[in-house]
Amino acid sequence: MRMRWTLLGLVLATMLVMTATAAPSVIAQGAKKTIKLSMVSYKFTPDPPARMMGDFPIITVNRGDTVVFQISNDDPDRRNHSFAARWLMNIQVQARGQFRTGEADERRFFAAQPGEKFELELTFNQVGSFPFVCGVFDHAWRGLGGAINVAVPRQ
Ligand SMILES: [Cu+2]
Repeated sequence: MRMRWTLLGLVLATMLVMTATAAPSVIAQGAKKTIKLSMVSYKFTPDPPARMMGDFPIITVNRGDTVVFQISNDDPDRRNHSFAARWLMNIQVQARGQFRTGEADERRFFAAQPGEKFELELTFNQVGSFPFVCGVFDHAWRGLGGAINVAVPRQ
């Protein structure tokens, strides 16, 4: 009888230890964030404002965050613009609104004409820096670029 209780105690203790060690691998649920991104000739302007690196906004989010980018072409000079990146080919994207999408120059793009707007919903599960550009002609070179930095959430 005592042997059985000892065994049961061992089994319970093992289960507790296993639960404790399994806990850190559970991915914390990230926050949902909305970031507006206005496109003109020739810059991306995020709202809320982001840290700038020269002309380029560096948008910081936490790993696990789901971000809804509300992207609008507000160009008074009536040029087409796009949100384009290589990494957009390897991440699940929910897109809504007025846009054209496709692949060019090894990047996936979402393009809008002046006055159009669309939403891209993405979940960032990998830490890193994810650059984006406008894929139209020489717009990136003229300043339409930026990056999303995905950081480890603070404890
Ligand atoms: Cu452009």
